[in-house]
Amino acid sequence: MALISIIEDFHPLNSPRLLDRAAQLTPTLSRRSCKPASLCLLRADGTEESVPPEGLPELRRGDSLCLDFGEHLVGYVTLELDCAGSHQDAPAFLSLRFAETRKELEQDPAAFDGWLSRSWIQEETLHVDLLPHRLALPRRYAFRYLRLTVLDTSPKYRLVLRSAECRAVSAVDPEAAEPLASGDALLDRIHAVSLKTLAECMQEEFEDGPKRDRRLWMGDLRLQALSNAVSFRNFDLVKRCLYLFGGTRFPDGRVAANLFTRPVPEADDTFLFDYALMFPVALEEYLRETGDAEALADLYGIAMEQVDYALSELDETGRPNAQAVHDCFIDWCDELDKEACALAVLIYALDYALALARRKGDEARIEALPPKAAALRRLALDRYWSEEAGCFVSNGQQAPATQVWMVLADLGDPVRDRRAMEAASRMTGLRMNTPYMHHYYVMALLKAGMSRQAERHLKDYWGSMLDAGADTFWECWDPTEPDQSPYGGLIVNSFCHAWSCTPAYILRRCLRPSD
Ligand code: RAM
Repeated sequence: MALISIIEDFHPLNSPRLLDRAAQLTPTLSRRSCKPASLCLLRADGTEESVPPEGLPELRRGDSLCLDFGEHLVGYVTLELDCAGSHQDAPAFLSLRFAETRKELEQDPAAFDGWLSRSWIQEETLHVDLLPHRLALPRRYAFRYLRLTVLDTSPKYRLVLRSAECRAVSAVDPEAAEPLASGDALLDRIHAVSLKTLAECMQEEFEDGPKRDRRLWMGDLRLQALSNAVSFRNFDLVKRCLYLFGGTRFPDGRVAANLFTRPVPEADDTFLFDYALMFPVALEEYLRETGDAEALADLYGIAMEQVDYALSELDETGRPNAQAVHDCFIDWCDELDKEACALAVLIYALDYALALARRKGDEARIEALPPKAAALRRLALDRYWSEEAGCFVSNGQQAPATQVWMVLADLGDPVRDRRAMEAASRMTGLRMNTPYMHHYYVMALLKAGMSRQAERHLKDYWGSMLDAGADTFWECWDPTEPDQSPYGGLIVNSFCHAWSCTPAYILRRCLRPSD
């Protein structure tokens, strides 16, 4: 299902003061120069040869050169192009494809027929009239592989690539974080790849994915901030992003699901019920790390507005209304009945709201929130727990996501939580499709006291991405269906995606390896 909202006449509610503060916190990006680690030549006749680093193969019509930079990069590419043979009597006509993974590179752009814009495919075709030429590409790419294909030269000359360079950018140095050194090679690797993923997504904002959407999303930000807190500890960037979300909102004060920062900050006209509730959650977590009084003063009211809005979306029996359920993301899973999840996320967020109220000394809320939360917990239990099924059921549907969120909502019985999570682990339908959902699955296992299973799941799920060749973690992944895409084509999936970076947090803060 397309997650697109289009409000033509959308005028966000902007707070210039908050946006100015966000602007002051814009990081200076660090830059490093990276060269390809290996090159492979694919001739027009289908023959393949690897090229020594100092080799300068001459390319004719139909030949391709595949550059492997050896690691995922986000940055700006410059190619030194030259010619060999007789005079260049016709322009060189080239195509360039950037890809984060080999599998992405193997996809045919022409075959993409999904609902997301094909402009996300990182491809260029261009003419070079005069060689030699220093081709400094203006766009930023997220990639490990670059394939240069010669669409044509002429019978008189061949194209030569003299050198290629990427100026890689990030708000942090990926090497700066301490290795896990757990003694378990797989966990160490998962931790390292999580942090590489996070570092690549830390640009002028926390981006969801540097290939796509290259944008600040609230649900992603909350998870990035958790892993950032145990690694790079760049709290200014977290603060900047919270101020951006506070600084440009829906006209009625709701925090948008995501926002654009260029040319000027502007809330996207997409609202997600569960993502807006992550604003108070992320704010409280930020304050736990920093105790930042300015942020509390500036953003407290906005955080409470999100809670008030969500509460106003419950009907008179306390059930999330159809709009709230419709506006819930939870996971890329169209068939999922999200009603129980919507209520559970709200209950979960109420605990953070209460912590914020205590910080602020907001007596009215300190008094009002606990009975509200208790009433919703009773209601959740009455409505969604089925003793007969031994799990939570949302409108007749038993789904892992429902168990996860109900357990995280902390309804107060560890034995029941465990039953729910054991049931979740046996469910075969309504599979969880994103590392976003799998993060919460691991957290729910931990909440239910199942740390061995949590560690196992972390190793199996994120480890299976490594087995499939990941050097940064992906946006969508189901090992049983490796080619799935919520967008109608793997080629536009993001293979370095913020919400998959949480093993770093889980390993450092929640799970002691081999507990
Ligand atoms: C996608 C992005 C983003 C996510 C939303 C819900 O467009 O991948 O990370 O937060 O969906």
